[in-house]
Amino acid sequence: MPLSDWADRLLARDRDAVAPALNLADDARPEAVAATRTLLDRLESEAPQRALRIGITGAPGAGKSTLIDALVRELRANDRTVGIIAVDPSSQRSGGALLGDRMRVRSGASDEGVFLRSMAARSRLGGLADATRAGVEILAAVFDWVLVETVGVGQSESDVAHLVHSLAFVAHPDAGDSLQFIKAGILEWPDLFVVNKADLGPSAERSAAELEASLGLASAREDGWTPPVLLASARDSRGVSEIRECLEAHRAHLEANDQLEVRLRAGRRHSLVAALERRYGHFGIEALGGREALEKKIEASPQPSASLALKLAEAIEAKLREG
Ligand SMILES: Nc1nc2c(ncn2[C@@H]2O[C@H](COP(=O)(O)OP(=O)(O)O)[C@@H](O)[C@H]2O)c(=O)[nH]1
Ligand SMILES: [Mg+2]
Repeated sequence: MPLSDWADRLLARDRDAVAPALNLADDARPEAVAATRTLLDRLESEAPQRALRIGITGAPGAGKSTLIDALVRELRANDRTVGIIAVDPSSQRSGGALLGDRMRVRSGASDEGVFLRSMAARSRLGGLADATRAGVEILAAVFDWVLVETVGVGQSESDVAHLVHSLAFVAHPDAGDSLQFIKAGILEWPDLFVVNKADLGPSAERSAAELEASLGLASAREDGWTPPVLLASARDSRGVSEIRECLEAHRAHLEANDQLEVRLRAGRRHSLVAALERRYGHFGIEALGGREALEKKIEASPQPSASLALKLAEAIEAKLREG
């Protein structure tokens, strides 16, 4: 099937086009890379950006996958379709089947309203960030909500924050965690904190109170949003509708402040610069006049991100050849 048909089918929200499109985006051969670029350009300029994009991050074992499973059932009960990308290093061992199996069992394999793609965090480094972004753009064309599960280890919070509208941080109910959050510089990114495993007893409430206190010490956010701290038990599906409501409230907050598109565009800009920096290093960015000038250039360009990325890469290579 010609590529333009896949794009048309995604734009018509055809679920059957999602898997082949994701495979295309995963294909490193030059013709597939070029085709993916065309596809992503079309989605960026033609798809209505209606999907709510949510990042779910937190330490391994915090309960992110379990929470996503519960959230998917909550969203399906509210007639929302959901696409999920799980970037999970542990799925390397389990073959990426962990969350998938659980969801197939509980949400039903025949549910057309749910789509899951696991990406093992293979040694692709930068490639993973690009593949995740492509996956999010593809899922966002078709589904109402897009959930991205990533393991949080400091830096990855800012990476995933640039992919989504809202970032939720899932925390263990251990006292003392919040000090680690502060050390890792994590607190500034999430729009919502969930202290999970509240069924384990009072330690969850203590953690939530501590977390709230640490957040109270942080300076007020420029965007005027105060990230709530919610208690939940993903295992018992407790607190899950509150999480959905909070994410919807955050979307409404972004919309009311005209930040929905702005945040998406800023995220694309950030990812584009980050990709160029990974590939060409600091030299490459300087060759185009430095980060600030480059960001301005990207902001002013009418070209969609994927083809703009190619154009900028070519400009850097030309400069480097000139010496
Ligand atoms: N008691 C309890 N256990 C939970 C809860 N949520 C997840 N778990 C368990 O915690 C472990 C890690 O969960 P998982 O969702 O895989 O964590 P992830 O690594 O953050 O994706 C599993 O054994 C889950 O069954 C919860 O709300 N309560
Ligand atoms: Mg997981």
